[in-house]
Amino acid sequence: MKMSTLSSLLVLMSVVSMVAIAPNAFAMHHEVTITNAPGSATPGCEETNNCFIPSVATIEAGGTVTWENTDNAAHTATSGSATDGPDGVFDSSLMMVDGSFSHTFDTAGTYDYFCMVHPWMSGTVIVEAAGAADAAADAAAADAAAADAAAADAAAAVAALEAEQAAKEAAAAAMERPSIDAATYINASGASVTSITANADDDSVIIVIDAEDDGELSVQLHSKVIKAFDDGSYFVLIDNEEVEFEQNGNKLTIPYEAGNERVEIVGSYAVPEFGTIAMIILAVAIVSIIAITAKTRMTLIPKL
Ligand SMILES: [Cu+2]
Repeated sequence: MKMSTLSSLLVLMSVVSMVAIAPNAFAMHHEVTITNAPGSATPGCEETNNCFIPSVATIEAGGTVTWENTDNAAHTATSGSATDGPDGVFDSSLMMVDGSFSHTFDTAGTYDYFCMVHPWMSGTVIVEAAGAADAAADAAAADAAAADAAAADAAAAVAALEAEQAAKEAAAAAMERPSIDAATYINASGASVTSITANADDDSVIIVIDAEDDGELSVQLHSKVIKAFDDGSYFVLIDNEEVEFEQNGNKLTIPYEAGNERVEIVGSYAVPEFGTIAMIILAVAIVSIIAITAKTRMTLIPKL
């Protein structure tokens, strides 16, 4: 390719990029930043209506409000109210410390919002009709911002979906990996058993089954894994509902129905082992969903 062709291409490209960037410049005049009051994670700030600073923010239509979490706890800015719940206009989702969230308001009106974590935290955004002179520029800017925001939301949604998928896989892996101890000492037959784990937190043994038809699960418990209550009994939950079963010493016969998944046998004591680890993996997975979402939003939503 000739040098002259190259340079005219370069010029063309810079013109295109300037045109693309230009509308955003108009939006610079319509920007408000709201911060989370330090300590607002504890009730009290609502007494002076000071949980979000400022608690009432005013912008022109087409303007962008950015919430910056300068507090030392995670917060959300969610449109709606604590009494009526979110109304769907905007939602920052959980903003970690130093996280931020922006929303562009195209339509004049009064927008109430609150923090889903700390429902006493509430604020209001008042959007005034844009000045006539700025209207055209604002519309262009708003369009550009909306397109950017849509792109950012789509990217964030993809990242969140991916994180959720990863979490599900981690949780599934945790559920499917049978606890060596529990599976060694407890024998379950009569159903397709996916996993047997002891859960020290609830003093229970959890047996995950894959039940295509009704049937009876026969379980031989072992006192090394779970101990009965003082009167020698256990109780059994299937998918979190208590069910009738037959007991003969440590041998339980538990009827189940097609589609049942989670059989939980509760006693007075269960050894701490794999169940606890599964919970930790799940907790880490949930935390990483939030972290990735928050980070993606921060990175992808342009500061207008
Ligand atoms: Cu909060």
